[in-house]
Amino acid sequence: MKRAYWWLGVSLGALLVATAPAQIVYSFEPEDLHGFANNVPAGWQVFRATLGVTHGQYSMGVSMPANDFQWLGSNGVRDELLPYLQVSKKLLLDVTVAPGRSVPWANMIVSLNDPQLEWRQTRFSFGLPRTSAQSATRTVLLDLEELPLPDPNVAWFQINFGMNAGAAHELYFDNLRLYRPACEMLAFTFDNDLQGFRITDSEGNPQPGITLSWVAGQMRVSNLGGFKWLFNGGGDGSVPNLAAMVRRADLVVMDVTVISPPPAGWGNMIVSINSPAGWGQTNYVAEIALGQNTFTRTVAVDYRGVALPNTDTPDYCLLNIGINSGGPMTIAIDNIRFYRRAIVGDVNCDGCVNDIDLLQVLLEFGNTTITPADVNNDGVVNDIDLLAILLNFGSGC
Ligand SMILES: [Ca+2]
Ligand SMILES: [Ca+2]
Ligand SMILES: [Ca+2]
Repeated sequence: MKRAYWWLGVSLGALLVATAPAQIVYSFEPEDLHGFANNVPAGWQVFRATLGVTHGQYSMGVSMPANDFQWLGSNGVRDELLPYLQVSKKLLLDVTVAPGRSVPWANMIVSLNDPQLEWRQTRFSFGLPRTSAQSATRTVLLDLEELPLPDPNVAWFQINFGMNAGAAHELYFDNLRLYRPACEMLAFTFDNDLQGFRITDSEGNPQPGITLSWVAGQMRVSNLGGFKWLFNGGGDGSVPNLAAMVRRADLVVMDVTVISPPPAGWGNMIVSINSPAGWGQTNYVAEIALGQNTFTRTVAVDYRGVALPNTDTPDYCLLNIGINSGGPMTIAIDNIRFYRRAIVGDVNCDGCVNDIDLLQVLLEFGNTTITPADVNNDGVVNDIDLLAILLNFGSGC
């Protein structure tokens, strides 16, 4: 009997290692940090940490020198990664800045690598958090849609992070997970007009060096260079529930097309939520342009920590977008949506834990594929998930 249990223990252990948590790709719990702790570049440190933990017990700390672009590579274990990207090629990653750190810029590009399609990397960079001013974790959206996936039976498969910062920086990464379109609340689609966005300020004074136009169902922005605001989004009343969405989300997400890249090769974005609670301007900076590349991708700006309306129906609630670029840049913005903050037990991500979520878990009972019905992320839908829903029943409703 003892022997049998020992074997059971071994096989269960193997299963737990092999079955990474559903929805969550990497939690940075193992000693080797999914391979990122191996082959660390000279002058860099990659270490298991307890700062910035947003899932499990540990995060991945990365200490990097100034202006030293380097790649960190994962372990290439196909089944830890490829099945997840087959569900979604958009990933979310929580990133926390070490206390006291502040750098002028920090960013990352991402590559996939395998023996079939070999090395391919994004033509754009993702802004990493730059400052600990609000002691904050920011969620970065990694849009990898433009990188093709290999055959499911490829021998190995790897994701790599190419990182750089304008000064010595220290960041903590955790909870690399699937982006879920079900969590989107659609706000601006620009079907007929600019939905209130304008380049004049509240006194009606135009900002020089920027034009804003409605072109084929999108908002087109031409900036001659430098920082400009697109004010007053939703000020025409076309998004009546804007405040309610803003209050239930952490990220504003939008599709951005670089039509004409800036000559200096960089362009970026912040947002501000303006309501009676104040001018809520983000300290997270999303990158838009990189080099002379043109592309469309999904950009997210984490606005946690800013002043938000304290009711769903304030006197006003406006979305303002700040654009900056090194010289003339033309972009198009479309489909601005808010990404709902997670509520434990909310399987369908509609903001409420109720019988619909319960039914989903029952329908998927025993399922071991990657599914949001696996509420506790242990790789199987079972009575533990059911219990989690019952314990949180009514939450958010
Ligand atoms: Ca973790
Ligand atoms: Ca629900
Ligand atoms: Ca489960």
